[in-house]
Amino acid sequence: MTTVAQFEIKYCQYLDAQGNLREPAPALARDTADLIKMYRLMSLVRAFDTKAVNLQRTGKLGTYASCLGHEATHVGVGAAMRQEDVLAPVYREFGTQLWRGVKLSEILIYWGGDERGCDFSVPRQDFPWCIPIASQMLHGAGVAMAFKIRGEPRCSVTYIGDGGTSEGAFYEGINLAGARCLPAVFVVVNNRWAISVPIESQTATRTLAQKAIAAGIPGVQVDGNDVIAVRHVVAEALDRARRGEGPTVIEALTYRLSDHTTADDASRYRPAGEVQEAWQREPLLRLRTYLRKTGSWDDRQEDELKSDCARQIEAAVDQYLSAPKPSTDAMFEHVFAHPTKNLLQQRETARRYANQHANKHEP
Ligand SMILES: Cc1ncc(C[n+]2csc(CCOP(=O)(O)OP(=O)(O)O)c2C)c(N)n1
Ligand SMILES: [Mg+2]
Repeated sequence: MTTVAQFEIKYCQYLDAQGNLREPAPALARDTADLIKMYRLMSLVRAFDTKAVNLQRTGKLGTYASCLGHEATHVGVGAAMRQEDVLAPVYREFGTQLWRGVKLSEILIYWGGDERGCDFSVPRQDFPWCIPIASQMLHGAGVAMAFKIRGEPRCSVTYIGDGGTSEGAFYEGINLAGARCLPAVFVVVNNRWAISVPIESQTATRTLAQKAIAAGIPGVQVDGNDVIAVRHVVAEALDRARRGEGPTVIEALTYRLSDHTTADDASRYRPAGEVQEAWQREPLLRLRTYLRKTGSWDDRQEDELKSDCARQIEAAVDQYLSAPKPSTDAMFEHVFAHPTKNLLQQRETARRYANQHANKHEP
């Protein structure tokens, strides 16, 4: 027997859990203004997430998918992308979306059950949230194919969870991207859980990044709680894609510190010790520690940031709560250019119920 092929998976981390910067770090690690910009957004996302869960608990928001613990991955990806690139998210990548211009109020409007929240004022060509697991892989690969055919120097960035990598669409997406050498980056957010399924039961692979090898494309692991490493690795993959050298799969190692969604109670299946241990590695603390150690951040700035986040969130909540309700017709719009017979029938039924409901409330 002879060895016909060998592969390896590299792992990247610059900022460790104690807030120490490993050398040699990329130039972006020394750009304090940029680090602070990312820290500010990570803090906003954290505060927003808490508020969104509270709104759901008090009956003012529908089921919501928290992003607690994912802030560095999400903000790092956003910061590495160009505005003209296209994002295909799953359902909790708010940090990337906010970096790209999606509004806090749009996020609330969607998770409050109103599809108009997906009609982002900016960025117009990003995809809406994708609830059917892994189907966004095909959108991401398809968009990258369109960019290639048109000769546009743009890339698609597609998110997927650890659980999502067990789906057929994951392999179909990376296979097409590899075969056609597409300008696509796939970010696998390995937060160790797919609802109640731990990563150990999900797959026998040592890393999720190595799944890329089957598609003939590079796979790399990154510390998903280190915003510097995430931004660096994603930026390198995007540069590569823009140079025409094809796609990359990036596995970001992080942890879902929250329940799966507000409809879940993770304490029923997840050991408390594991969660406590994961809090020691969480992404905001290490960046704040680093900024403080280097004299770039102090208590006054932290207090001001907290007040600023609270103000922005309060304004977004006001906007969300005062938004006029959509008509029942709205959910049937933008599905097909020409609605199907079934949809038209359902629209009629919905109109009937809406009228009955409206009449009940008449004085
Ligand atoms: C095709 C499909 N199957 C099942 C579900 C139900 N479901 C919703 S989230 C989820 C787990 C996803 O886990 P993962 O991909 O790790 O993403 P995470 O929620 O951890 O970010 C499942 C099975 C779904 N939405 N779509
Ligand atoms: Mg997961």
